[in-house]
Amino acid sequence: MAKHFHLNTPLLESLSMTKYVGTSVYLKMENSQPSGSFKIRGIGHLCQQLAKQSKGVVCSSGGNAGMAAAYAARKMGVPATIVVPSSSPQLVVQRLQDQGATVKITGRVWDDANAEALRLAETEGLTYVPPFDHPLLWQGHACMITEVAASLGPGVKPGAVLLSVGGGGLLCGVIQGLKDVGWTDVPIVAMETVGADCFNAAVKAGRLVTLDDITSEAKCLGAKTVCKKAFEYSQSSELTIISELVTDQQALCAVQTFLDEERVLVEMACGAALAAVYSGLIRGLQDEGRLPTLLGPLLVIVCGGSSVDMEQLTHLKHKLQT
Ligand code: PLV
Repeated sequence: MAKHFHLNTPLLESLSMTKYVGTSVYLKMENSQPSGSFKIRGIGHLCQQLAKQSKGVVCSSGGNAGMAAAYAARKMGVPATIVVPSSSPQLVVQRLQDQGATVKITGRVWDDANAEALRLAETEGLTYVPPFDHPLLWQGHACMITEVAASLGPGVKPGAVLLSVGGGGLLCGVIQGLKDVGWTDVPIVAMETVGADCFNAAVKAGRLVTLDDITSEAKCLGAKTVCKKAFEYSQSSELTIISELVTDQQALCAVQTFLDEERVLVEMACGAALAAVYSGLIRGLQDEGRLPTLLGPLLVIVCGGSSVDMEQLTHLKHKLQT
């Protein structure tokens, strides 16, 4: 079996994004991972550690963690059951089935699907694969930053990192990676959409907050509570994490601009991070002095996502009237 399931993804300079930010921008193209998103790094790692002898894995997901679990399980010859909420688009269900997974639709939001996955793990003796809250996931995601350091070469350090937050697994993994390469002084801009903003709510309240509902269309950011580790990092005096929100409309516009300018289609969960560039939010943070005027390049984690195709894009455009 392969040593690991993820690829060393390209780090591309974006001249078009540079125009919006005023400093060079590098895109870490996690959309080009085998399962369509960064999730394969952590989930591949976790499955290799925990599921080698498993009679089957079960993963709760908005879509992409499930895609990664189904991919890893297929490569390992282990059956996979993926539990998604009814809010996940049909195209995700189809793609999961194409990966050979059994798909179960339970509840309205990810938290409902997760309760069912935990129940199945217990009753059926399956290995539970969490989508964002596990040290092995963070360890697996961390290699993304090691790769960036190698691609940028000695002496070049990002001025800031821009990423999306759902349950906080990507954030924890990136912080782990920044620690590994000695970049803990690099500020992180952590983006969510309004209506899928559990990290922002926790940062504002100074404690973990469980949202009443997920009202954003960025369903893959739709965990009602962020993981404890991500919240703890937000409270740490050694790190600078700036939590910001965009609207669904801004995230969708960003998906379209990215498609036009970079010729790559990503989902809304990723659009949330890209919108920080296109909406002028990063510029604004610099003007306000909340983000230092970037000397080093802005590193954008293009987290990717499989919950999108032209039909879904048209559907969202109509629904959000952009
Ligand atoms: N999506 C998770 C959680 O959903 C999932 O089950 O797939 N970008 C993309 C494309 C994602 O799919 C996700 C997470 C994120 C960003 C955010 O990552 P996280 O959850 O580790 O903060 C409910």
